[in-house]
Amino acid sequence: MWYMRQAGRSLPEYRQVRGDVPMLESCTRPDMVTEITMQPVRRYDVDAAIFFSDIVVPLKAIGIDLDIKPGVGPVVEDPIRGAGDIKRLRDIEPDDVHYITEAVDQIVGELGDKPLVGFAGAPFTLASYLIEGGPSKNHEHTKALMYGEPELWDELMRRLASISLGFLRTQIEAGASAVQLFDSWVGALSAEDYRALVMPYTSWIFGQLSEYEVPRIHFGVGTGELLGLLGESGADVVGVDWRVPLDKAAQRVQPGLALQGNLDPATLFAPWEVVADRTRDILSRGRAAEGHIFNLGHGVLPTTDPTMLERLTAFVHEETAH
Ligand code: 1CP
Repeated sequence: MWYMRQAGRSLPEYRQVRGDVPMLESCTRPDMVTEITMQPVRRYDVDAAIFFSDIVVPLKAIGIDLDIKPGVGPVVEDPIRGAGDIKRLRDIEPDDVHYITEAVDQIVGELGDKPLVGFAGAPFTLASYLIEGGPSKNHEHTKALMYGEPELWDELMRRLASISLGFLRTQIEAGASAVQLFDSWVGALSAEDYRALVMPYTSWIFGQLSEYEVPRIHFGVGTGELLGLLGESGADVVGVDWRVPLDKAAQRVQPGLALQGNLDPATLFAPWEVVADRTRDILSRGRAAEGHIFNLGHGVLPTTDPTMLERLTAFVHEETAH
């Protein structure tokens, strides 16, 4: 078990270490990245660490002018809309992200036997930030390009897939022992569009990663209708948000795949008895899958009480000890 977004946001010790350092700058300081990655491992005793970084870090590293604005999220100065813009998306060179290699190396040393989960944003979710220029509810510019300019879309997705892969390779080669590909916003698509316009690129990434012996987790939000395809794209583990019970999700993915999830992060604001009941239910339904990594259905919300997560971690460990 581990929690998406366990490393940042909700811990007071995180806010203290970050101080006034801007988010993207903090991701380039190996000592800070190591400390923030380790904080939830110490505090909650979760079974894995998630690397402290962000899905837009590799884009910044190749020179895209973007920032993470507090309270907003990633904002891109000149959104990508045409063929000329796409040329700005070059591959990552090792020199662009030497601080990632350094940080992963330090963290793996501190973690000992505990795994470090590396991650990257998947091409669709990255494309959405680049095309919309920031967080988007409807992804209208993204869909306009995807439906209206298929050749441009193909070129954009190829380049982003290559960048995602480069970012994952860097983390694996430095010692990460599992990876998660976040396609957070892909639930905005129908299964048909996902299969034709997104899946080929994520499949390519997972295929390229098969040379490494690391489990590959694939996660998106609102993906109930896409779970089978997310599994078919080559992941070993499919992340499920809180909308689909795990026993149902197990029927939607092919045999042999494990599931990850799926407590609604908002449940942590309800009384403990509710959290305990729902967690017990999730653990029991999770037994229908070939493997189950307990997690939330999406990231820890910033105002979550850390003592709830401490209690939840201990509870899951107790319930699964036998
Ligand atoms: O546990 C961790 O915090 C690990 C590091 C991590 C990860 C895995 C961060 C730090 N970001 C991410 C991934 C990420 N970033 C995703 C995929 C995961 C998801 O769906 O939750 C996405 C969509 C982003 C983009 C992003 N970055 C947003 C918009 C989405 C959202 O959650 O609202 C925002 C607000 C950020 C900023 C950010 N990234 C990470 C942190 C700790 C923060 C908050 C900034 C801060 O503390 O100043």
